[in-house]
Amino acid sequence: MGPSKSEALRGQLNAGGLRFGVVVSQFNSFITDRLLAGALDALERAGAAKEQIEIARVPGSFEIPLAAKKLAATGRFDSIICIGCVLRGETSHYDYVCSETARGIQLAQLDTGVPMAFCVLTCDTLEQAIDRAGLKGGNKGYEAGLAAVEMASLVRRLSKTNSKSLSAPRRPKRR
Ligand code: INI
Repeated sequence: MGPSKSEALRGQLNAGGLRFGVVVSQFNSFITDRLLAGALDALERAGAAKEQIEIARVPGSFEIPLAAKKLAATGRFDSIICIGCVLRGETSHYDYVCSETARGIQLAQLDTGVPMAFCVLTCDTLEQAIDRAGLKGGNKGYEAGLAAVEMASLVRRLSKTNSKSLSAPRRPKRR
């Protein structure tokens, strides 16, 4: 049997004392502005003040990973929210932008150790994007904001926990 829920290490949805970076793509800003509003709403509801949040704007989703990595490298942030919207066009451009953006964000968080919430919509139609930016599908920016708070809190806890208590249980001694 695995550990019970109460034993598991979890992040808290409390933004007290945490700092957040937000990278927002200006491409499809009709959508990304709404995702940004959702993310800021989540941070605020978790207790973050304006002074705890810095926003950087990039031209398109493809530029998000580098900006996110640069922000993380400043050491000022506990978590970074990456916001973009890629809409399928007639060519394979969409596939390159989607895959490189996702890969770049994942690499950036693994390289820096700063958690990065992935809020890049990858949609076939504008309607699908609108649904996920505050309509039927909720607001993915809000979800990303909560994930950013939870991961910032979890990573802090994991960094404080010494390696001994996280290592595999020791074998009982031979008698
Ligand atoms: N960037 C997006 O964020 N969304 C898109 O839908 C998109 N399309 O379709 O082209 C897009 N392209 C721009 C790209 O992200 C870069 O900004 C550009 O290639 C310059 O490097």
